[in-house]
Amino acid sequence: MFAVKQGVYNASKIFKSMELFAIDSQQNRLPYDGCAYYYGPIIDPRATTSYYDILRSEIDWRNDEAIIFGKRIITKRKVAWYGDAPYAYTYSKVTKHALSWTPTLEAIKGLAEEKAQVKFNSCLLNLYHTGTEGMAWHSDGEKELVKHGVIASMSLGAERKFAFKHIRTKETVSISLQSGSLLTMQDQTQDYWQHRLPPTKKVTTPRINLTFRQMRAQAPVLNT
Ligand SMILES: O=C(O)CCC(=O)C(=O)O
Repeated sequence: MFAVKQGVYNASKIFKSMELFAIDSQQNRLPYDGCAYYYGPIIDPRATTSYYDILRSEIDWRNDEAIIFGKRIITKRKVAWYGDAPYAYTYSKVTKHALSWTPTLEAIKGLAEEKAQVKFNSCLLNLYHTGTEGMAWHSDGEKELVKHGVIASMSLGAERKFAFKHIRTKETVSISLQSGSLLTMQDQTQDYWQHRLPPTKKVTTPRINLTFRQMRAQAPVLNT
């Protein structure tokens, strides 16, 4: 009887600490001027591998383009842009029009929405073939996005370091993004913090990142 009681006690203690861990893992990672919540892996490893394989083959991956100092740059990293409507999204001075959701993207979007408790209408995907491909410091404050809305970033594949830097104090915060994990950024984050995915020679395997976004309503795009 004692052993049973002891077992119940231990189980309730374990559940309590799991609860605390769940709350703790959703604490704001930014010390001020914004909110970033890291939930860790929210998709089990088998589903993560299967989502990765499907996205790798079914997404319309294209090399990203940017106009920097008037010069057109083509990245090794590939990107894709999907959404509820053919939303026009301009960043690095290049405009993309969203493609229609695939069933897999909608399933992953549902998981992000459940955790973040908001609806997303678009997703920018990035495919990094190895750790040598990354993304430079930037913020996602484009005028097409809902101001102070939520961006949900899901990672599939290689674990990569993700860093924030405050634009005034230069304080940095780093998070290691695990496969199947979710990170959300919201409120004033894009006003005060830049983020980047630093390149590294230590990672040799690929990673897919999906950033679910909230676009403002746009006038319909006319077919020309
Ligand atoms: O791959 C990542 O985690 C970063 C992606 C990113 O910064 C972006 O899409 O704006």
